Amino acid sequence: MKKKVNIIGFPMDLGAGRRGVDMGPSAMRIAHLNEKLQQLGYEVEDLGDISIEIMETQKVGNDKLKYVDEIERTSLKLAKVVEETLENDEFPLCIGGDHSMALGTLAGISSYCNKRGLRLGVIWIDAHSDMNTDETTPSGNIHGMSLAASIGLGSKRLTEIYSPSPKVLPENTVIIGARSIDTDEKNNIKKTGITVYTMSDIDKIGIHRITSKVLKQFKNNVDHIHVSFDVDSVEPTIVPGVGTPVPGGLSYREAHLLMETIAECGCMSSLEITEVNPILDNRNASAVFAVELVASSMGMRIL
Ligand SMILES: [Mn+2]
Repeated sequence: MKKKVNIIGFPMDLGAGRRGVDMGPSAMRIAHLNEKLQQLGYEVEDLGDISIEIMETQKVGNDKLKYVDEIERTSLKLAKVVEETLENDEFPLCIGGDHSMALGTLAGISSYCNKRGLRLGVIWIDAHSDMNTDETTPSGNIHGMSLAASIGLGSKRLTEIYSPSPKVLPENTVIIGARSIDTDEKNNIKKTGITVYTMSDIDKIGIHRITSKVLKQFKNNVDHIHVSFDVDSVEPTIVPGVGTPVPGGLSYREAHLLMETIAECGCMSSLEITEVNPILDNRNASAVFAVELVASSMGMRIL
């Protein structure tokens, strides 16, 4: 019996510098996310979107933590829905929205895991490392701080959302696909000791070997694997509709092989997909690609 999948939309763009990612959940639904998962044999329920105020009605507030009030308020709601989904033995599939979404997703997962003594591991697939804090950020955009905050670095406004900090231990956190990291972010990475597989590592070692290695390590050390996929990890010529495009990303097949390898392991317990930006997209191609990736990670096979 396959688990029931709950689709949870988080139309957030207050954490990003560029507008448009708030339309990501809609674009993925239009790209037949629900139907694709049903074809794979899942029972799917779309729980709709978490209600988020638009930028026009909000104040930036702290310019090192832009829009933190609304991000905090809505992350609490997301965390609660994610935790309830896991408590019901259902699979949370969170669709964004900018990557500040991970604050809420991981807060809910972490709360669920803590209550049951489960160890949490996070695979963060991203062109960036999202390891800034309010002290190191060049932009004040919270989507660049969500992993750091989840590990316990930075402002308490972000680290203490919904459940105690840290949400995940640095030794159980792996970034794959990084190629654009700010100078001060590098220090944060070194300080915490998280594992980072950069694009040059992927070029040299290969995505399949890296993913297999991470999953093997996690199988021995964690009980719940969460995958946080930022679509800007993929080469922007393939996925033009992303919040922050950086050249030199995962190829079409590397991205799918990564997700297929995760599916083969059968060990992913939650998934979020972020930063699809329809404003910058070409006839919804990026959302279609994002939905195909979700399908690959949940059992879609070529043969
Ligand atoms: Mn990101």
